[in-house]
Amino acid sequence: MINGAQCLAEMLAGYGVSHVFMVPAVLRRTFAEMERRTSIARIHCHGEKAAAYMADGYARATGKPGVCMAQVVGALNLAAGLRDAYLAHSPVIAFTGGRDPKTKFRKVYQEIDDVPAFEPVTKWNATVDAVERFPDMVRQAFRVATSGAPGPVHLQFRGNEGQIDQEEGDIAPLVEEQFARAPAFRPVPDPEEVKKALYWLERAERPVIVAGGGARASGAAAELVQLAEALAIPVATSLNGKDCIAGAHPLSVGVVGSYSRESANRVVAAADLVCFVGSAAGGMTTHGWAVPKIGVATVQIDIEPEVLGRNYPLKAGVLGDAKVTLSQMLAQCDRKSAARRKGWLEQAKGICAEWREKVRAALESDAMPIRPERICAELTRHVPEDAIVLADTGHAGMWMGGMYDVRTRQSFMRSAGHLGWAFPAGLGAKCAAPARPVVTFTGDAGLWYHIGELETAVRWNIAAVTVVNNNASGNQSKRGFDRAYGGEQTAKARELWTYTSVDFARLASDIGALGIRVEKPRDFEPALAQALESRRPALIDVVTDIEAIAPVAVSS
Ligand SMILES: Cc1ncc(C[n+]2csc(CCOP(=O)(O)OP(=O)(O)O)c2C)c(N)n1
Repeated sequence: MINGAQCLAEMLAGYGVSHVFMVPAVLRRTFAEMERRTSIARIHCHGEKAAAYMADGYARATGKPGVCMAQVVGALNLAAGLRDAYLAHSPVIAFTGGRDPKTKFRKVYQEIDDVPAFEPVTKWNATVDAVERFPDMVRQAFRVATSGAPGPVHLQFRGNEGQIDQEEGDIAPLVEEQFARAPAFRPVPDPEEVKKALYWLERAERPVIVAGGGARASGAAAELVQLAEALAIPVATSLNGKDCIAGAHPLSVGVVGSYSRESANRVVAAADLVCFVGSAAGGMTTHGWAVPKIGVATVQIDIEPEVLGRNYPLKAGVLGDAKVTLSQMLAQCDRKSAARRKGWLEQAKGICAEWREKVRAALESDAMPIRPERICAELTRHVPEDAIVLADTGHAGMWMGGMYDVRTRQSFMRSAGHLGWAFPAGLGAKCAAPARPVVTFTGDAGLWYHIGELETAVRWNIAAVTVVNNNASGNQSKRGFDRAYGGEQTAKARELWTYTSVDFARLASDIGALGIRVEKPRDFEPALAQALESRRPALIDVVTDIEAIAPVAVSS
């Protein structure tokens, strides 16, 4: 006989969980058992949403499920934080305290029925009502989170703080190592569909590959690049798949879609065949299904059957793991067909060169306040080869998606839409991969969301580097309000998107982190070097131009 807490602590350790992220008080006994029986770090945060984002960053950095927790009153804050993980297919496991049948419906303090709120943000949403169910429910949580297209799961433990963990039962903390990391399975594709996909790719004169988050989750970057090289096919990526090909690779045309690089949209718009690999071909990646236009021939490779053909009619739909499928295609492909695409490769290269020429002045700009493009160029040059790079959404996603060149061994992770995700996600990524440098790019509006977690980073010495594009505003909104006001905004209109000017470096220093304020472009490089060398949580506050607006996506 052991109690639920002993079982849960041992199972988490057995699955290789190194950190859990939470706001107390939940599963208190389990935390005591973690201390006694395991070396799991219990990262106690300032907010449940940030805890979920940290778990998400941890998961996306390694493929290992990230674990976050909240007591009953914090459950919906945690659910809100699972929304980005759900959109990005990130394996996050959320534990919450929940209702007890002995008292439910009696107006228990702080209690509502939280379970329905987890439905839209999880792959699996369940309750643990008897201690005997700890082992199978926890195993199922890991199984669902890491199988197929990964995603979040939620377990609600009986008792507002999950006090069921104190009860004893005849239970064994068995784990299934296969589900300790995504992808748990690598389904092999139907050989006929592989042949069909190759048939269309080899005959196309202007094909392009669009690699998405599924290719990244599968670890398929090497096979993807090799196939593109073998067949002479340019590669665009979604924002989520950006680290599938180095920005400097001759076949890389950039991130396609709404938060994108113009060259990628132009190449995909000119293609006669688009091959989506691990991409749902959703609205962000296709700029609202304008790039490519519906009707262009498409091939799709995905681990989820329901994704195949959902957004574009397919010439071939291959159901399987991206890495396995691409390596089979590589083994079978007709390399001679590459000759057919010489002219197309020249055209794609020309489009990329035109784009570089167009943005060169901004990337090299010495202007003060600093241009965000210059920050991206500095990061391209100076972020270490093995770093994990994160970008928040909005302008941060546009600047980094479009202007930053990822390197072969770097990981790139981005918010799937929620402002404020990147800073805590960067802390989670650093916990998951302490030996790798972590550099997060966020706007000041993005930083404000979870700024309290600076203290968490200091307390746990989570040595991530956060770069703040500080324009004292959410200036991505400027264009929208210009439109809303019929051209020129009134001075009062600026109340809707501007903030007080704050020195975040000073604030970070006061909390105990390394804070560096950068006002001149040439000071950025030494600031980044100092931050990376400090081995402390570091914040680089870059004073940028409030008038700098990211270019909008093109459709042709
Ligand atoms: C949760 C959430 N709320 C609102 C938004 C809408 N939104 C997108 S970008 C943005 C402003 C971004 O400001 P900042 O991070 O400072 O970057 P800047 O635009 O100034 O470069 C807002 C409010 C969002 N993406 N997510």
